[in-house]
Parts: sequence; C-alpha cells; structure tokens
Amino acid sequence: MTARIDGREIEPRNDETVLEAAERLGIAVPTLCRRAGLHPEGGCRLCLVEVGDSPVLQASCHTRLASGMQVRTHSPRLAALRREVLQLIVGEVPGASLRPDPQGNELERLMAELGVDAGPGGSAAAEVDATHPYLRFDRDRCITCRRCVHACNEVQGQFVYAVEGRGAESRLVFGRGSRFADSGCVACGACVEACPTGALFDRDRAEPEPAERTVRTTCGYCGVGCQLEVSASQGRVLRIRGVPEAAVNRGHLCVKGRYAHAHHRAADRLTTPLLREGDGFREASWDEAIAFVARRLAEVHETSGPRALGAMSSSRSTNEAAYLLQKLFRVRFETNHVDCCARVCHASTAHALGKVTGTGAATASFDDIERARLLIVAGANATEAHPVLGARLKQRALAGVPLVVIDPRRIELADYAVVHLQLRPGTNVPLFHALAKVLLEEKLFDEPYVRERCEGFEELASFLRGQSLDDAERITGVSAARIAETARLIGATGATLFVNGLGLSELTQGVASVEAYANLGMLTGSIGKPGAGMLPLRGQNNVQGNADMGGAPGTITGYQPVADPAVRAHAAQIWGKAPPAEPGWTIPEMLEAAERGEIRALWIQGEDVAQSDPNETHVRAALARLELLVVQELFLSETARYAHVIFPAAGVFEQDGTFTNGERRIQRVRAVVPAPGAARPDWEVIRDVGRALGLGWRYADPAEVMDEIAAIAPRLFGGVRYERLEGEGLQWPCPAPDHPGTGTVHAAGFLRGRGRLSAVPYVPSPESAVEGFPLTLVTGRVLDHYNVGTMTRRTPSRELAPEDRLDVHPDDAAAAGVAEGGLVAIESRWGSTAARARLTRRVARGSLFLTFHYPETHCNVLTGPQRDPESNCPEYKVTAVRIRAAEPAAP
Ligand SMILES: Nc1nc2c(c(=O)[nH]1)N[C@H]1C(S)=C(S)[C@@H](COP(=O)(O)OP(=O)(O)OC[C@H]3O[C@@H](n4cnc5c(=O)[nH]c(N)nc54)[C@H](O)[C@@H]3O)O[C@H]1N2
Ligand SMILES: Nc1nc2c(c(=O)[nH]1)N[C@H]1C(S)=C(S)[C@@H](COP(=O)(O)OP(=O)(O)OC[C@H]3O[C@@H](n4cnc5c(=O)[nH]c(N)nc54)[C@H](O)[C@@H]3O)O[C@H]1N2
Ligand SMILES: [Mo]
Repeated sequence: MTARIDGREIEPRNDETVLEAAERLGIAVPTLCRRAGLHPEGGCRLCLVEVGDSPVLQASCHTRLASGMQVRTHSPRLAALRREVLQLIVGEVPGASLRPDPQGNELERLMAELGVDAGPGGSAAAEVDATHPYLRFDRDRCITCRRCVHACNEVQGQFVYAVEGRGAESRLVFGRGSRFADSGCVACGACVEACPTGALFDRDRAEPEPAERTVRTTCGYCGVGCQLEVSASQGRVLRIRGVPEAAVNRGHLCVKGRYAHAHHRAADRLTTPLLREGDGFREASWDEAIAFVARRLAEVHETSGPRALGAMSSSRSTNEAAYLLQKLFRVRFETNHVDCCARVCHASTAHALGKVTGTGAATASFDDIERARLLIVAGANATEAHPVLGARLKQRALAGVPLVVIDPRRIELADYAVVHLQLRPGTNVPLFHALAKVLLEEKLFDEPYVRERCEGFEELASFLRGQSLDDAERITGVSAARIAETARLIGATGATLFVNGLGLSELTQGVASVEAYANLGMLTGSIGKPGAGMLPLRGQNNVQGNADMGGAPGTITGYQPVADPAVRAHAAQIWGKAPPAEPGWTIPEMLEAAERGEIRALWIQGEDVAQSDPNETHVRAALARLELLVVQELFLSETARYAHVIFPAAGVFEQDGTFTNGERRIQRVRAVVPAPGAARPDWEVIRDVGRALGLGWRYADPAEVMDEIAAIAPRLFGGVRYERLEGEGLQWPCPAPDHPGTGTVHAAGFLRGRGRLSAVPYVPSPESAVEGFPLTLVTGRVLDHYNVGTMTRRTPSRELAPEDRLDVHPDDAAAAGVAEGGLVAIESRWGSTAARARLTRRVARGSLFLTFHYPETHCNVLTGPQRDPESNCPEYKVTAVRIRAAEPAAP
C-alpha cells in the first residue's frame, strides 16, 4: 500500500523517513539540524509535520514513512509553529543580526522563507576563534544544532566537537581543547560544509569577493583523485569544496585538497623560460628556449646515440603530457630511457601484481571499502596519506567491520583495529608467509578458488611447510600466537580487502612483500570479487596514469612491452616509427649513468629528484655532471637549480587534461585560472619541442592526444574519449566506445590466465644489521605536507607543521640523551642530518620516523643506494642509523 505526502502518492521504502520521502517528491521540509547523509539529530523542531488526524505533530526526520500514512508538510498551523520556533532560535544567535554572512547560509535563507527577521540581536558575546590557519568558529552564530558533531564523527571520525550543558545553556566545545588550534581537528572541512549558520567557516569564506566562475576538476595531490569545485576570481582560486555527488569522494576532502591551494599564486612561481648563464639563469622567450632544447637534444643524440638521453615524466602532471614525453624520446631519440616517480613509489606493487595477476593496478575499487567484510591495511598510513579513504576505513571500523593493521608504527588506524601486527620494518615477507602457513595448515583457505584459478599451489605449500611460526616471530617481532589468531580471523571471513601502501613497496624486498601479500589475496579467494581484492593506495595524483601512459622503460602506453615485436609493429603504424626493442633504464639507473657520464642529457618534468631520490649526495653529483638538463617546473626546485633550461609549467588549476586515480579512474582536469606569466601546460611545450624537431605534431588540444592514446592501447583505453569523461570519468579497462569501464578487474578469471602463487624466500634488508648503526629509520609522510613540500609549504599549511620532527621512542631518546624538542644528529652510512625530536610511543623501541617534506632536513642524505632487484624501487623504509643529542638536553 502506498502513503501520501501533501496529497501525492508515494511508495514507502525501507528505512526511509518522512523527510527523505518528501525530498524524493521534491517537497522541501525546513530543518536546521538534519543533513542528508548524517545521522538525524531531531532537535530543531522545524521539520514537524501533521500525520493523519493526530493532534500530535511528528518530527519528520525521525519518523519512518509507513504504508497508509497521510502526511501534511505544510499548513497554516505548521507555518505559524515554524515561525515561532525559528524566532526562538534566532533570538539566541546575536551574530545572525550583527554580522551578515557574506556567502549567505541556510539559517538566513530559512528566515527569509518563513518571514522571520533578526530582531534586535544582541551584543557580540564572544570573539571569533581564529587560532587555526584555515577554520574559524563564531560562537555568536552557533545554534548548537550538532550538525558539526555528526559531520565530524560520521564523515571524518575525528570526534572534535561536543555540546556541553542543556537547553538555552548548551554550547559547542572542542572536546580536546578550548581552541581550534589544539582541538585535534584535521581540517577536513566537513563541519563547515554541515554548519547551517556560518558559525563554523573557512577563513577564505570571509572573503567578500564573489566568485567569477566555479569549475569542477580533479585534486592535484594524492592518488585518490577527489573531485573539486574550485571557485575563482581575477585569476585566483578563492575557495574549494568537494563535489557532493562525486563517485570518488562524495563531497569530502582533506586539508590539502580543500585548503592548500595558495601555492598557485606564490610570488616565486616560475613565469618565464630560463636559460643557464654562468652560475645563474637569464630569461628567454619560448621560441628561443624551445629551439635551444631541440637543437641540444638532437646534438647529443647525433654525437652519442640514443643511450645518452633520458626522460622522467611527472606524476603531478597530465596523462597527455606523460604520453607525449615518452613518445618524444622513444620516437625521435630512439631510446626507452623513460621512467617516472612510480619507480621510487609503488614500482614494487605494480611489478608484483603484474606478475601475479597480469596487470599491476588495483584489482578493486574504493567503493569496495564499504562492501568489505574484513579490511587489512598493510604499510599504508591512510588517514594521513589518503585522508578521504582513511576516513572511510575508519568509519567502517567504527561500524564494526574488523580492521587489521600491519605497520611497524602505531598509526592512527591502529587505534581502530581489532589487531595491530607491529612488525619490524622490512619483515613483511616472513609475516605474510606465516599467515599463509596457518591458512593452509588449518585448511582455512578457499580450496576451489585456488584449484580453479591459481597456479603454483604445490610449490607454495611445500615451501611453507619448511617455514616455522617461531622463526617468523623471531624475525618480525610479532608473536606466533598473534599471527595464528590473525590468520584464523582471515580464514573465517574469506574474501577480504587487502589495502597496501609503501610499507610493502619501498624495500629491497618490495616485490616479494607484495607477492606474499597477494598470496593471501588468492588463498582467501578475494581477487576478482566485490568488497575484496588488492587495493594499493597509489601515491601521486597521476602516478597511475603516468605509468599507464608508458612512463616506464620496458612498456609503452597500456603496459605493452617494447620487447614484443607485435607491440612495436602496432606502435610503428600509429607513431610512424617503432620504439627500440631493448628496455631502457629506470630512474636510479639513469642517475647512475649520468654520474658516470654515460647519460649526457635528461629531461625532468616536475619531479624533484635532488630531494626525493635516495642517497642524495650521489643524485646531486649526477645532476651536476649533465651537459643538458631540461626541467619543467612550477618552482625553482632543488633539481631545477642544476638545469640548463627551465620551462615554466602551468599547475593543476591552470591546465586541461586528465589524471588517473588509484582505482584506474580517468578523470578530467580543467583550467580554472590562467597560468602566471608565460607559464604553459607541459603537454603543449612537449608538442612544440616535437615540432621543432621535425615531428610534425599537430595536436590542437589534449582531447586529440587522448584519441591517440585510445588508438595505441585499445585493450585498456579504446573506449576513452573526452566526451565520456564528464561526470565520474571511466575506470580502465575500457576497450570500446560502449564499454562502461571496469570496477573489479579479474572477475571472470585473471588477465594473465591463472593467478600466480609465489614461494618467495625472505632476504633480510642489507640495512637490517649494520654494525655501529643500531636503530632503524623509517621515512614517510605526515598529513599536512606533500612530498618534497614545494606546494604545501607555500600555503598556510606551513603553520600546521612548521618544521620536521624525528619520532623517537622515549627509551631510545633517553639512551641517546635526547629530550622532547631537542636537536638530534642522525647518521647513516650514507650521510647525516639533524632534526628536532618528538618523543612518542607510536614508534616501537629501536625504530625512528622522519619525513622527507623539508628541504632543511633533506632526509634523503640518509637513505642508501639499495633497491629492490626486480622493480628498482629504493629502500626508503629501512635505513640503519645512529642518533645522538646535537645540543645538551635541558636540565
Ligand atoms: N599528506 C600526504 N599525503 C600523501 C603524500 C604526502 O607526501 N603527504 N604523498 C603521496 C604519495 S606520492 C604516496 S606514494 C602515498 C604514500 O602513502 P603511504 O604508503 O601510506 O605513506 P608512507 O608514510 O610513506 O608509508 C606508509 C606506512 O608504511 C609503514 N612501513 C614502513 N616500513 C614497513 C614495513 O616494512 N612493513 C609494513 N607493513 N609497513 C611499513 C610506515 O610506518 C608508514 O606508516 O601518499 C600520497 N599522499
Ligand atoms: N625518504 C623518502 N623519500 C621519498 C619517499 C619516502 O617515502 N621517503 N617517497 C618517494 C615517493 S613515493 C615519491 S612519489 C617521490 C615524490 O617525489 P617528487 O615527485 O619529487 O615530489 P613532489 O613533491 O610530488 O614534487 C614534484 C614536483 O612537481 C612539481 N609540479 C607539480 N605540478 C606540476 C605540473 O603540473 N607540471 C610540472 N612540470 N611540475 C609540477 C612540483 O613543483 C614539485 O617540485 O618521493 C620519493 N621519496
Ligand atoms: Mo609516491
């Protein structure tokens, strides 16, 4: 039976409230405390409705619509009541009349609608809390509707707010502190989005300037690929919001995506091409700079051959730029020396998953987080490095889905986990094998799946018989009992979502770690199923895309191996010339060759290798030896200082193109503001250099480049066209114009045929027992800064994390005579630096944690040359170090 709302028929749905049903009919019921997607509060009394003949009014946000119900949402009686209620609410907020909201807000709109005026107001009782660089709180506007409480708890899971007192005496407080600055707020902005009165607002909301335009685009920071609504005026980004309906982020953002945008207008942006002159640079025209680069590259090619040139495409820039750069080097300079930052990032993950499944990308999608019955997060600090996904993981754990965290540090997610396996850095392989051993021995694995879909089972089984849990305990530091208990949890659940980060990749055993992790994915029958599978959290905004495009020495666009004659023949048809057959060098190999003088010319697009690559002293020596270094950059980075030519680049808000996120979703990037000065989009400049080299490249816009990408790699991108990328983009593989894209890969069988179980032996890191260097340094990230800090340090985020901190366990600190905040000298076999100490039990005894966000610390002088033998990924996660107090501890 149907129900009726305002006389209109409606079929009640499970769990739908009267208010939601009314919305479905397009009927707006006024409310101030309820917000779609959040738990209803039911406190404001504005959404009361009449039900049947009952004299008792019902809160529509709390009443389920049942069949046969007759609801009236608007009547003279309700209107009078709502006016009265709103009048009372407004009477309590002097701010509403004192300070009109420049952006307008829900309360003001409702007052206008119901004909309620602000009345005399009152005098401002409180000062606006302006202690946070991005958020503000104006108590005089707060109606304690608790929407911010719900948003903070239910979206981000940060639990910053509480309401103290009752009735008219109630007030919003910051749970952990009296001010924003010490509230534990992570500045995701969910509360600001939810606040109906403008009591919580963004600092840039106070901006009186109206937006000239608002453009949907993709965030330029991490590989989540959140969709942004960017408002701009006069060439400047004013404010950023999440796109509410976006598949990836559903309106949510993190501190960087939402607030850290000021870098685009930094005074030291590169605005004109620069040519080296003596120890410095002189300005040049585009024509001169492009002609110079074309001529010098051609000279090096002619005199020293293809092996003397190389390129690194930027994972911060677009697919179209990455595609053209690798094409330029492969076609014009006949070299496969092209690579990208995936090398120093998830190269091991991609290599291992490629071996195991047939493609190196995630097998699952972000939405599988909500579908999963068990979540395992290994070596990924998601709440800091992928905060929007981190928040979703946290919400699932809060909802009771078991979460297992595997990390040497007690990261925030570990606080929400049912099990935290706090292994020693670099010991993933024996830990994962031990888990697999228990699954096999106790017959807790998915036998039919393994029989039908996998190979290598007998080998793995006999290898695991030779392993012991006691050895695993000794090596990893995790007790055998803990391991067995965790394996039983996994076995009892079956299909599981296996999330991973760099803690599996950036090791000499990176590939082995991910192979052993993927064994668990196959033994549990997870790969190819919804709510399960392998979900590596990719790093940069376009690192997935960069590798997809062929930013790798062994594969052209679409992971097609250069060694395959059929691939070369197909490429020759489209490019007019085949790439060479021999795979080129990886980034570390290119830098070593440069140091030897074998590589003479390098083109580095938006990657600050002088700061981000390991063993910094040698990287700098390599850069200094180059005869031609071309750098495409936003800023004079540490690397750009070594350049002979610098091309000023348009940044994320200034160019059109596409990025591909960590779930293989190709999304549009759109110019919001013009690039400063003469800066130009990367792809355009590469095209023009190609033209200057006689390639006759015509591409008028990035969409034309995408058409060629579809043609050269039809199996993955054949159906990708710009027209199809409006809205939520497309997840590859998307082989045909009518193909909807692919959320779960390998559903119908592995791309490579059978999934490959791997009996990989454990080889300890060469840094694991170095005499005289007793501590293990782990390097990685914190929430507020991004990689080498070029961008976030040019925003108010600087105030959130002004300087680097070395995380030290209190016992290790005491042994070294180091106090909280004291300067610590850190030495490895490769170099030394210093940073201030933060004493914390989040790191285990014997290990330390440091970021690479600060050029002052330049932590990569400490990291060594070791890397995974198969993926060439450096071992950033394990370095043997020693520490001592660099200044006397306070008495
Ligand atoms: N705020 C912020 N977000 C970022 C970035 C940023 O710089 N700042 N960078 C982006 C990029 S490029 C990337 S690649 C991603 C990286 O994202 P993540 O991979 O999550 O980041 P990391 O901090 O490098 O390291 C992840 C975790 O690995 C753990 N770990 C270290 N050694 C081991 C080990 O042997 N085994 C296991 N199981 N764990 C270990 C560390 O303790 C750390 O918690 O983040 C992206 N997002
Ligand atoms: N010790 C240690 N070192 C590490 C890591 C670690 O965990 N520990 N992680 C490694 C990882 S995972 C990564 S991905 C690397 C990252 O290392 P990088 O790639 O060097 O780091 P980013 O800060 O992302 O810097 C890229 C540069 O791109 C520029 N840029 C931004 N947008 C654009 C654009 O559109 N066009 C152009 N041309 N330039 C642009 C920025 O100004 C910046 O200078 O660092 C690695 N280094
Ligand atoms: Mo990365």
